[in-house]
Parts: sequence; structure tokens; C-alpha cells
Amino acid sequence: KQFHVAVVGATGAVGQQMLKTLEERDFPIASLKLLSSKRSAGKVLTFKGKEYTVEEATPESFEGVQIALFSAGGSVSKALAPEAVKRGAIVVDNTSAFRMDPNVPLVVPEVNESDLKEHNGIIANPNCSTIQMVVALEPIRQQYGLKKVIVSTYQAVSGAGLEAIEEMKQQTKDILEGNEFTPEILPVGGDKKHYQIAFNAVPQIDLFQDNGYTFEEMKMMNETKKIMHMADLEVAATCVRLPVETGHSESVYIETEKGGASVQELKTLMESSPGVTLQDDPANQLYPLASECVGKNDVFVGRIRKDLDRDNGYHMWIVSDNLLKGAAWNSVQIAESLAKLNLLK
Ligand code: 11C
Repeated sequence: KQFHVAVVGATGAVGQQMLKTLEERDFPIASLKLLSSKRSAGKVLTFKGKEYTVEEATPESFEGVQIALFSAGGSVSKALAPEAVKRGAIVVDNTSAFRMDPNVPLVVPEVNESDLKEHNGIIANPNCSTIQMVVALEPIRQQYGLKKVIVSTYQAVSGAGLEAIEEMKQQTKDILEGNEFTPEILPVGGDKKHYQIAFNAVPQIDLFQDNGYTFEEMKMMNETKKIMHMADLEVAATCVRLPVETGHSESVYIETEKGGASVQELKTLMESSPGVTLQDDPANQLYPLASECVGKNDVFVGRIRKDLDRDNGYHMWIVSDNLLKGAAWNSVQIAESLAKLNLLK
């Protein structure tokens, strides 16, 4: 069976990875529409050796589309996802527009694939930093129970789009050459101030909320509870941007319900967990690195240690390509699950 597919935001950092992933996975495509905002319409992109002209996304674009992968920003999703659904498409939305809507499943296939059955047309793809964390934590939850999660992130600039990558590269060059420069995009395009990202670490991703957390931090906390069906999970996040092009890293501390698991038991569990590659051999300096995860679909886990004070406390380092498992691959994986579960009409 083949499907009529649309990619919305095809020219963006995630959109480009979506096309690459659909191609690599050989997703069964009967027809493909590449859509974007007015600004990027007219660009020509290649898919499986064939050229496609990107069209401006309008409500009518979705006539005859069965599955639409959206990654063109929250406002585009809010305006057009319901229009796509009205025309019979199932939407996999990679923005935060619908994630916390109780009528919208928020899905990471390794964790809660069966939530797809409850969909009402829109399925939300979680935030990149949330996805890689829950892939590693779900097997631990299943085996030992999970009480508490404290995460600090070390996030790549590609999470903020192609312009942010460009800004980091240009700033690095300007600093090395001794040129003046004015930060214009990071930490957040829409905020009042902008800071240097090159040779820096910036503890702000997305806008601050009234409670002192940023929206990125709130996404990690709220989405984790929703995906894992654990409204009572204690979870706190601190999200930091680093001058890394691609690959988010996370230092994660957890407390399990049942204490007593050895580090070796957790390593063995990670080795057999779907979507996880264990890279953990301190004696040989083996641990996950952002530079090594780029272009790979898995979540890489290492540095697993027992907390020295708490028998049910563990520390680990979780790394993944934020544009792949964090975005494009998870979206395409959802599309594959929908096809497998016979949910695509
Ligand atoms: C970042 N996590 O790294 C963000 C990007 O809600 O899908 C993804 C934003 C989102 O900047």
C-alpha cells in the first residue's frame, strides 16, 4: 500500500531531514507534496532523484493528502493542521501547538505507540530533548518504576533552525578574526535581547514563563508526564544552549521506585531496549558524544552510575541527533506505526 504524503516546512532544518528519512526508510509514497510558507515557495528540492517545486501551503493543498508531516512553526500548524484534517489527512505535527491538548496523542513509538489508536486526526511529535530522554527512561520505568527525574541539557543550535546554525558559524569566524558582531537570533528569535552563542553556554531556550522556567524546560516536564502517563512523576529541567551544531546531550538523574538495581543491570537493560545504543565503558573512555550521534536514528546512553548517597538514585548521559530521533525520524516512525496499525485510510 502506498500513501499520498505532504511535508509542510520542507525547506527547514527538520523538513530537510524528513525528506532524507522518508527516502532512507523507503516510506511507501504514492505522491509527495512539498509545502512551505510563502517566503520559501518556489524553491526546488530533490527527493529520490526527482525534482519538486515547493508550493505555498494553503488549506486546499491538503486535498487528497493522507498523511501530512508538519514542521513549519506553531502558527502554521495551528492554522493549517485542522484544515488538513478536515480534508481527510492525518497530521503528524512537530510543533508545540497541540502537544498538551488532551484530544491529541503525544507519541514516541518506543514508549506509547498504542496511544496512536486514540487519535482524532492530529498526532503530536514531542520536543526533541523530551523524546531522547523518554526513550531511555521508559524501559527503566517498566522494570524498576520511576519516581523522580532531574535533567540538565546541553542543546545544539540546530534546534533553533538553520538561521541559528548560520549565526553560530558566523560569530565563531568573527571572533577568531577579531571582527565586531551583533547577535540577532539566539537565544530566542522573538525575545528582547540576544546573546553571543559562539564560545558560550546560554541558560535560555525559548521564552521565560511566569514560574521562572523557560518554555523548553516546561515542555520537557509536561511532555514527559504525558508520554509516560505519569501525571505524578517528579521532574525538573534546566535547558542550556551550547555552540554545537547538531546533537543534544543530557545529564539525567533519576530515582526509581525499587532501589537496588546494579549499574550492570541497567546497562544490560539499555542494551536490549528499542531505539537505544549503549556506549558505556569508562575504562576505554567510551561514552556518547554529540559529534558521533549525527545522522543516526538511535538514542545513545552512557556514563551510567549509581548515586553515592541514594540506593535508588542513578546518573546517566543521554545523547541523540535532535533533528532525527528528536524530530524527523520520530515523525516518520509515527507514520510507519500508523501504516502498521492500519490507521491510515
Ligand atoms: C530547541 N527543542 O532545541 C528546541 C527545538 O518544541 O519542537 C524544538 C522546539 C519544539 O531549540
